[in-house]
Amino acid sequence: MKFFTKKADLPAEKAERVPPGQYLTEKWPVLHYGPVPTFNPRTWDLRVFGKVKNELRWTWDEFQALDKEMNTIVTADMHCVTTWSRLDQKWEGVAFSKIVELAQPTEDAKFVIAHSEHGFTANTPLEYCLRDDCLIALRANGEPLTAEHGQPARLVVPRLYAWKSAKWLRGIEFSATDKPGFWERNGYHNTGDPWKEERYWGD
Ligand SMILES: Nc1nc2c(c(=O)[nH]1)N[C@H]1C(S)=C(S)[C@@H](COP(=O)(O)O)O[C@H]1N2
Ligand SMILES: [Mo]
Repeated sequence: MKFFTKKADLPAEKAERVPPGQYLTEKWPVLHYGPVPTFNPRTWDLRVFGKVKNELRWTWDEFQALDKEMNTIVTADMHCVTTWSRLDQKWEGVAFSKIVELAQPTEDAKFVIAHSEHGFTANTPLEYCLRDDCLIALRANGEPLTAEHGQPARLVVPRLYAWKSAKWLRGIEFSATDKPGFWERNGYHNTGDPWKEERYWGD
């Protein structure tokens, strides 16, 4: 079986879901900068802070309880700026709207800054995180996230290139000002909409 299929070789109903300049892949590549962090359930926490009425912090046990309560399921396509796309990725976890409901961002919150292990950050305009396909995922395709795909939790923002979907998530910051993250400071587009081919700064 071929790993990559060109848009031109796909049936129409699949081709129309593949953004310009992307290929379809059946396998799930691993892509990130730096080493894979080790998950320690005793010290892991997830914090929500910045322009919010309620700052939040969950331990691993607490976040698992929230996950059980919510059990948000999203099926979404995944587009990496290096030109691979995967269709119908199944994510499960906590809807981003639940974070918003609990934290209550203030009027001036306009950006979401994801904070991950080893100081990695990714900035996203709040509007993309308010869509109902955005979540903090703990499982992918029925299985807990593997170490290399973001164990135990990652942000998933399906409507933007996958570099916004920060693996090994430890914090969500609501911000009034934009704060370009790791990939954005290293040449990738600040917003990253695959349907507009916003790949690099200047696109
Ligand atoms: N913490 C962290 N998350 C990250 C990255 C990274 O370097 N560090 N890379 C991003 C990029 S460029 C992509 S394409 C996706 C890939 O996710 P995957 O490895 O699960 O396919 O993760 C994103 N999340
Ligand atoms: Mo990427």
